[in-house]
Amino acid sequence: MDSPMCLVENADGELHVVPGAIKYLMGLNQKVIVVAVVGLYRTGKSYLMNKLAGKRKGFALGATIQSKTKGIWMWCVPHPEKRDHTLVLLDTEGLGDVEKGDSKNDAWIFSLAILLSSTLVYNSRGTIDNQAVENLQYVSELTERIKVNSSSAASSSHDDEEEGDTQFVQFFPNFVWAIRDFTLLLEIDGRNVTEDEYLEHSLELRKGGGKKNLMYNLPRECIRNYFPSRKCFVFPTPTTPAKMPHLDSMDEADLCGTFRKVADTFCRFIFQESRTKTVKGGHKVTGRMLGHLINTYVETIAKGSVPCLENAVLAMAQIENQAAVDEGLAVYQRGMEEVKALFPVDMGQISAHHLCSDHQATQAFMKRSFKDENGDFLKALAVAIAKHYADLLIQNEDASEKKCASLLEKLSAPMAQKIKEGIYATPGGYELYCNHHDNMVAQYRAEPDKGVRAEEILEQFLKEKSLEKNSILQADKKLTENEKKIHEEQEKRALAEQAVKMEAEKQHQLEKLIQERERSHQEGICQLEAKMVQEAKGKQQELERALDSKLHEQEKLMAKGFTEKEAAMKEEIQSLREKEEAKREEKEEQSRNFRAIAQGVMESVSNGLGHYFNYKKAREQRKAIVFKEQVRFNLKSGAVDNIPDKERMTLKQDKMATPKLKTGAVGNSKDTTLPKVNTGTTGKSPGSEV
Ligand SMILES: Nc1nc2c(ncn2[C@@H]2O[C@H](COP(=O)(O)OP(=O)(O)OP(=O)(O)O)[C@@H](O)[C@H]2O)c(=O)[nH]1
Ligand SMILES: [Mg+2]
Repeated sequence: MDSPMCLVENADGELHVVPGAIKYLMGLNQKVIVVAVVGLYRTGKSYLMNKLAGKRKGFALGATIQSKTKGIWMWCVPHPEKRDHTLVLLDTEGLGDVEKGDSKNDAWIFSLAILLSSTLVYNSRGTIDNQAVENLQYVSELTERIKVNSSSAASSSHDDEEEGDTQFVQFFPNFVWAIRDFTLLLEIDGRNVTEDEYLEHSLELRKGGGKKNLMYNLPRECIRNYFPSRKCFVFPTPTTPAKMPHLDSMDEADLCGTFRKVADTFCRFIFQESRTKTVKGGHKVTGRMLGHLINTYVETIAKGSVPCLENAVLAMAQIENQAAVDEGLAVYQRGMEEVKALFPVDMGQISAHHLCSDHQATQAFMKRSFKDENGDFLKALAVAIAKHYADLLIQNEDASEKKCASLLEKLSAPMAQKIKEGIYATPGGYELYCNHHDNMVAQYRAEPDKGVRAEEILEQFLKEKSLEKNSILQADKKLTENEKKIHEEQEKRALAEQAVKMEAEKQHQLEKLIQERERSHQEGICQLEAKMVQEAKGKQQELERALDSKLHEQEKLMAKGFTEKEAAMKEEIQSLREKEEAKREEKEEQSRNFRAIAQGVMESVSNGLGHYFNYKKAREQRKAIVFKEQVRFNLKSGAVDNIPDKERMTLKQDKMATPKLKTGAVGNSKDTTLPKVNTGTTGKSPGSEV
């Protein structure tokens, strides 16, 4: 991004997002570190943000007393130290502008900065006096402007607020106080202090009750409670008052040396210490997710409601998880393109591609999805992949059938011609026919890449040809009745052997599918487990961080003798500890759960593949009908004598019971969407040409 763009417009006291900026974020797949600056108007916020961007110009400054930045502006730059992260700088409208005079609007801008950032820079001028702390009044109103859980968003009971209050610490950004134009010595009671000690000193609480002390303590307590991770930088003036309005056109070298030094330390601290933006549950946020978050929060505020962390995450998870399903499926489809172009292929080939693409698709899904706690979206992906795979299996089978049928048609054409010419209708014609026939079958077998139905189509073809063969056998005057009987028996054996080969082919395919299922099941479990471990780790870290900071804060209070505050703090710490324990138990529960989810995913795969098995079943049924039709035709024409007795019996019964069916019609199939099967050479009536 070459220059900043407006992210949230603030017109007539109403906030709305700028679609162009959201679109930009939606295209950003990198994780983000978000640094937002807030503070009184005209205090050098935009100038400081430009420093973080490493540019002299960028966020507009303006040299007059009138406030310059309106709404929230965004500048996305490559993170100078974390190459796989984008640094998102948010410059906000100055607070307390007398011309605007809308503190409610200010409070929303302040809340948005907190909700969106992983580091919040509070910028003020002069010293941290009481006024400076009071200017941070918005912190004391945060419980009214931010809800953590959806239950507390719906109700506003005191307990819920308390709960939210304690939880803020888990989700709030790190806090950095930047004091500008600091001219005093960092000394307290004659002792040199660090900037951080100065900040802590300014945030110290007053002992004793009374309204005055209560008011004094309130903002300080809020800052201490919500932002246990605090840091302070004191900046001297950057240049002389006369040059100040032209600061953004001054060379770095012309700025005051100490200012440059502090600015450098400040930037280094921000780059090194700012965390990746996370949302409730510890999920790391990408640019795209940040776009969703901003949309949800600003829409909620515009509707007059209070933004809720949990609801925003749930809404984002729905959108992101559906997108993860779509992305996973797209990865799978792309992965299968290569093998699709080679159809027909054997089962091993399509299966290997399927496993590999399935793995990549699940990986892509896992990378993008989050909070898919019941595995519903993972199941949706499994079904979508299984359906696509089922379609491909069918296409591959159809391609195999087409190739085999046309190969057989081509190879049998010379024999068909010879039948027409009556070459086999002579004494000794049967032997000649058998030689040509065996030769043709050998040529068929020698042809490579016939696909998964090579044996099945051959079996079908040989069954059809057996009628023709038998006619030639019966007509051959060179053979005795006894020899004819022996040949008939041989033919039956050959057909039975071919049926065994076809069954073996089908069995092999089925076994491959079962193996595949097993392998992808194992893989799925591994990927799901890894994802759940990672998500649980995120939640755990979130709690640990909160707990650490509270413990740290407790130590400080103890040191200052705030026993009653310490008691309250102890309760908070206890509540966080209980949560941590509960999370641990939840983790164990989850690991039990995930096997159930993985099982559910496997069932979804079976359902998705059901389409393929239905298709196969319907095809078998059609084949049986077509075959019976042919036999019936030959029975009528008197050309068939070698039909097994059992089959002949059923045919006779059928003849009386069922109406005649057309070849290729799906007479008894309920599924009218099934593709029409190419019956290849079966459309003709074998034997009739002899
Ligand atoms: N005295 C002083 N002036 C500064 C400093 N940094 C920037 N300025 C000048 O102060 C004026 C306002 O700076 P901005 O960065 O626009 O301040 P801002 O806080 O973003 O102002 P708004 O957007 O109106 O809230 C400009 O003329 C800057 O050159 C500083 O550290 N000290
Ligand atoms: Mg500004």
